[in-house]
Amino acid sequence: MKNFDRHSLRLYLVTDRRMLSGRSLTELVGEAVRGGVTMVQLREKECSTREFVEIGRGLKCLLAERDVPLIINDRIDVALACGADGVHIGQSDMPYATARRMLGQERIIGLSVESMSDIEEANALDVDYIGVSPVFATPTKTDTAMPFGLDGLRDAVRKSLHPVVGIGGMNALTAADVMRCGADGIAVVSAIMGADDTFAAARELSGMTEGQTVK
Ligand code: TZP
Ligand code: MG
Repeated sequence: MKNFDRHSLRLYLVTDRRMLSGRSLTELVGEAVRGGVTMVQLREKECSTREFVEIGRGLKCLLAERDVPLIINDRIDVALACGADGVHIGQSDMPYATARRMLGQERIIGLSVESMSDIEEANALDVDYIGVSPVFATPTKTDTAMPFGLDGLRDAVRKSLHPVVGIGGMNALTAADVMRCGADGIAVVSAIMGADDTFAAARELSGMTEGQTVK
């Protein structure tokens, strides 16, 4: 059985090791999960394939004990090698149909959408969720499409046949508004990775997203 439903998206941590400031990724992710993170995406843009697989295997061990799905950004080979629960792909990554063929029906595949027409296309696919990207402009990733904003996110939720997670500028100031747009959850980098107290940051965001989805 696939280890996923729309509730898995409620507080989705996307990693960025540049924000570790000397801390251990495993410990930080452990604290984040203790604080209420419901799914984790390992996002690595610079490391070697070998290191990517090693980190993925370590996180998979940690998260399996807590029944939290591990998603790998972009790399289907890495996801298979470390026994991850799925992948997250963008509009310029592996075509969705190929990714699904390689991973099979039991793994999770999330797809970033950057426009309303991307959402229409995603509606024709059996993706597990879409990531509306970005909701707000963010210093964490500057090569993004035009932000959807809250009105765009609301339209995206109405149009999508799939569960929706918002990414880009998700934090304690924006989470409640985003959930009120009908999103199933928020995907967060800096609001958790960059926080001094990981547990407290995750716990605060968890409280703000719990029972908040308005459909
Ligand atoms: N994709 C779209 S925006 C983004 C990614 C990976 C970064 C989000 O970072 P933050 O710090 O949560 O705004
Ligand atoms: Mg990508």
